[in-house]
Amino acid sequence: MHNYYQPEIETMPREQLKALQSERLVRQVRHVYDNVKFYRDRMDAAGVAPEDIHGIEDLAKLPFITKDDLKDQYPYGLLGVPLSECVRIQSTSGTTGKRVVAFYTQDDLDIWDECCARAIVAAGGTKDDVCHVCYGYGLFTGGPGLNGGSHKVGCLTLPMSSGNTERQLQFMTDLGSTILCCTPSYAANLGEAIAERGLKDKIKLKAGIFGAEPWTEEMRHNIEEALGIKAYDIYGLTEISGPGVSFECEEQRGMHIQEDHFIPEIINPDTGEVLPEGEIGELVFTCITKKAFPLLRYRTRDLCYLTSEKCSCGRTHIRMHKPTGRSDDMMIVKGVNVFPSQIETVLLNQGYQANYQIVVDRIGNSDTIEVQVELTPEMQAAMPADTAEKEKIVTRKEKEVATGLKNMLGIKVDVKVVDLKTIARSEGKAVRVVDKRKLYA
Ligand code: DLL
Repeated sequence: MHNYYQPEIETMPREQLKALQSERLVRQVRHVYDNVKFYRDRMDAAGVAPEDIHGIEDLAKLPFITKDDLKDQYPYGLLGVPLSECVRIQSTSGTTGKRVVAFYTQDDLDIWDECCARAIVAAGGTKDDVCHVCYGYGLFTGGPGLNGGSHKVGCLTLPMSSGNTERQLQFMTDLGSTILCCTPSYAANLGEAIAERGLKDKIKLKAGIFGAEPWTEEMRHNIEEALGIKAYDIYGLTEISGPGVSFECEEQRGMHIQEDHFIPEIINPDTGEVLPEGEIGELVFTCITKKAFPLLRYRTRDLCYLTSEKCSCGRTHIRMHKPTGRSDDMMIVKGVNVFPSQIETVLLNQGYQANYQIVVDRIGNSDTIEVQVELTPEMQAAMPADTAEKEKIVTRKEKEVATGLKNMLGIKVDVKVVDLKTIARSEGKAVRVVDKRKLYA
């Protein structure tokens, strides 16, 4: 069964889609050149005039924008309309440096809601659904985005926001939530809480729309089992609007990018060269419909690849593969590139759950990496009461994990298998890595 929110756009033949993108790009370039000094200066410096952009084939003539540019232009430097036309801001969590503040006109909000509505419908959502949103509400885009999409679809919307697991479970059971929207790490935590309380029979969930952080296929499988649902990935970033820039359909094989609003490119992060389809590189977006915060060729730092292979769902929009992580999430340990997602794959394949933490440090001139992972409830229950016996089993388990990690990463990793409930649970984006080396940098 195919579920579309806007079939005329979501299944538009690619030639027609390209023509639409070209028309919108030309208009957008004119808009930013006329209204944003930053773009005018950048384009003048690059020797590109709006008249040089005739369609998407000219996209690469435009200069890139980076996160540093956003910091330099904070807060109003990239505004494309007078402030009086703006009706909302959203912002990033700003863990490093200045926050990014994104502005929206009412039309921009309508576009964003529409993108999220498409995502909900692609996950099987209809007006008969009860959509339980426990992404954070407020400056974070997760709550407001899915909330807007859910309203458009006509679902009964539960604006739960994050945290307070007891209350989440109470509403979920009392009001019969059918679609769950939250980070995958919080979905896993809810799964754990449901199992502990024996509530699985009382849960009516059928689908989950999970994103805002990287998660592996192994984690998807665990969440689907624990909650008895189909788990859909959703991607987005504050700078480009928020969730719904791309989302999965029933095929669950990559996320369709909403190409009528955002043009994707994949580039070599070192040279800026545009890479052919199928190659992994840094994802770059150009917004062709947003007016208040219109980013052109914005470098996301997310690494993935694109495919325009036909999808059985009928959508024609290109798909992006799950980002393997951000280029700035990648750790270089003992000279080797390490992504948290590689570690997660090894742990989950060995039967652990996604309750783990990675601690990187430097002792003398050598990097060290330690992975702490929790016993699952079953493993914990099977542990002997005798401390020495337990120690032996734990040591064996640590060796098994260390071997798996050595095979995956090619370096020695110290492993600590710890008791259930030792590692803090997340309510939003999980913090998996503690890089103590940064303290000395
Ligand atoms: O996380 C928007 C969002 C909210 C997406 C809810 C999906 C669901 P930011 O806080 O600006 O916005 O963080 C954006 O999070 O550049 C990626 O690195 C990462 N990210 C977002 N979705 C995914 C995903 C929201 N599905 C940054 N898989 C992005 C992997 C993701 N990483």
